[in-house]
Amino acid sequence: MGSALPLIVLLCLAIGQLDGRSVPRFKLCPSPVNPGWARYGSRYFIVQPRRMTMADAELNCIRLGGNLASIRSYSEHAWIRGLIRRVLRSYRPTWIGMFDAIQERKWLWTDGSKVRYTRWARKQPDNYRGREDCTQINSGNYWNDRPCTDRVPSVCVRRR
Ligand SMILES: [Ca+2]
Ligand SMILES: [Ca+2]
Repeated sequence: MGSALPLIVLLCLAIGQLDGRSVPRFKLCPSPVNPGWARYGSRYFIVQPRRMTMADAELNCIRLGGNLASIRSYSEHAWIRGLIRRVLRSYRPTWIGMFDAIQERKWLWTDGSKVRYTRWARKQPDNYRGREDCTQINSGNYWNDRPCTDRVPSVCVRRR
């Protein structure tokens, strides 16, 4: 039995090289890591530098197994800003998952989680010219509603 362990480890390593989401995982393997995803609390986040509209950014996050990021607290907000700065080398405006496109002033998260925390900048959200239904972080240390057709980087979240 002792000789089986190296084989299991090799198998786990080989599987780890493949896309972890589409490959069944052996129970014996150590808990999966998500390459490129950074853990905060019980969730994982990744910054996508490519500039996309909010809808394309959300579709991209879904392809990666998540949604645009929801934010639950100031500490999480601050940590996400730090992650954006590490990846983009500046605090650039970046899509998060909050939108009021279904009904004006009814803000929702694309991942379906309850809105428990917001951090709007002063006089925001202002729905400027009646066409701001999506949300960017890094309006200073705050959030701003912006046209969903803006093309900016984005941050995704997944639960595991
Ligand atoms: Ca709006
Ligand atoms: Ca605005």
